[in-house]
Amino acid sequence: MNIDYDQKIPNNVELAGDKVLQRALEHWQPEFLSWWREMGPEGSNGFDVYLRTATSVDQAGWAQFGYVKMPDYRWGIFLNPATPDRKISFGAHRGEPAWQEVPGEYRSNLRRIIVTQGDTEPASVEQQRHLGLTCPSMYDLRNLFQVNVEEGRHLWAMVYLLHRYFGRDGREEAEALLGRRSGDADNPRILGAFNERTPDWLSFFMFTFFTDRDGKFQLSALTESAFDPLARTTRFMLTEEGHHMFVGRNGIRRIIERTAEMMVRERTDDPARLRACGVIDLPTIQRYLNFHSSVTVDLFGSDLSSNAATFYTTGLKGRFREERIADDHVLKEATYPILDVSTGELVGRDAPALNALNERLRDDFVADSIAGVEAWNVALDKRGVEFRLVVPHKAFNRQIGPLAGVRISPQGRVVTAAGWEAHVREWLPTAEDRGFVQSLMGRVVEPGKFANWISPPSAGINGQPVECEYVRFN
Ligand code: BYC
Ligand code: FE
Ligand code: FE
Repeated sequence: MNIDYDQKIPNNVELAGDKVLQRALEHWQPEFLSWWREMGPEGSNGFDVYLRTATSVDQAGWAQFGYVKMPDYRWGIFLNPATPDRKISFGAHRGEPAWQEVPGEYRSNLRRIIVTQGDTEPASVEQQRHLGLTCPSMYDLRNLFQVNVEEGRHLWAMVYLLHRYFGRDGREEAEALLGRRSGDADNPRILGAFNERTPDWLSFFMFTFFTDRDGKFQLSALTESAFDPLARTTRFMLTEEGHHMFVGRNGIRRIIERTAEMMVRERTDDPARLRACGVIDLPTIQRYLNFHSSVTVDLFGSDLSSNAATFYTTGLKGRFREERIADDHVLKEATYPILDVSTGELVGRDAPALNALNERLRDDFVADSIAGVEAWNVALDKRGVEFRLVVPHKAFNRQIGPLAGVRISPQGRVVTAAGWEAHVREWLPTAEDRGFVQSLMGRVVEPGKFANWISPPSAGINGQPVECEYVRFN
């Protein structure tokens, strides 16, 4: 089989001149395509979709818009340009030159980080694969496909690293990335949130708002890595992550705008009446928010983690915006506040900062989420609606870390089992909520038309009109 590399796989890693890498990818590419056919967006085969394809990392090349026939998207491999003489900025190797190859002693930890990152990408495509059947508009359908192909490209980014730098075990891991399945009882995806279902578009928008934001923070921490190829590839992935979060931020904003419009028109905040009008009441939106926020907060791992300490000290994974932090970047003596529950209530206590790095990244994430949710509240306020959406306390509904053993309200109060049972229907989506949201999910694909429960966006994609025919079904 012959692949025209620079044509089919746009890249800036000199693929054409690397025979070993070519052979590995030649084997992997057909497996990727058969995975995509089996687990990629359902019913998309043969559609012409108005997509952005990355063809280089410079300003002009990176955003090429045009119709692409699914699944002929050109998944490419891109590293941000190298910083000449880049130095390691944290940990025991601070000040030494960044690594262009993997040091033997860090090989297994680095591989594990890359595999964990890589595993989330196809997982999200699997989670979202049925959504095209119930899209609220052609515009949204196009955005879904854009997110899906880019998550596919993120998988390519990690597989490139595995193939190029990890030899035979790298190739085995790359194959295993196509073998696990989101939600599968026997061979699930690695991290919890990536085995949850994304059954409707409210879930999809919450997922891209919260869970793709975990992507932003984890990838940012990896852009600091001493392993330069990982730093450069994640830097480029972050540009795509921005669009995924945009889809979530605007998707939810459009839903609440529509709900607010109906609340004002009908002069009611009664969920039953609003549901009868075919829009999603704000308390239901808050419960979905609580769910997605809490499963995503778990993705940061345990509040105290010796893995995290090792990753940092050995230079594999830094902090969010490491270089802007004014400290010694070694953290041997430093402390960081974490939550303790041993006394029956949540109290802060200082822990060794090195072990608390997961918690620190989680706190950065939570602050960013709160700022994003505030923008939704501005939209509510502008329409004269008093209801405010809030990000739940980071200890709410935890499954990972010591907080998993305690029941905590969205406000951060420790509650009894009975207290939890009495309120959980106000805090997390009920079967009835999910059923109602599902009942709204019809397919709207006429250009310029939108489902009743969501407002049109204020602008189209890449300067195109909102009513552009973003997907041609043929
Ligand atoms: N679910 O010491 P701990 C994205 C495991 S999102 C299940 O605290 P550590 C994207 C953990 O693996 C970004 N298991 O863990 C978004 C460990 O297992 P082992 C994804 C969990 O290593 C949307 C054990 O518990 N990238 O890109 O400090 C769409 C002990 O825990 C979970 C990354 O995550 C969980 N939630 O931290 C598409 C970056 N949490 O080894 C894409 C790479 C922990 O004892 N990953 N465990 O069997 C990492 O840096 C780390 O693996 C983690 C965990 C931060 C995730
Ligand atoms: Fe991704
Ligand atoms: Fe993403």
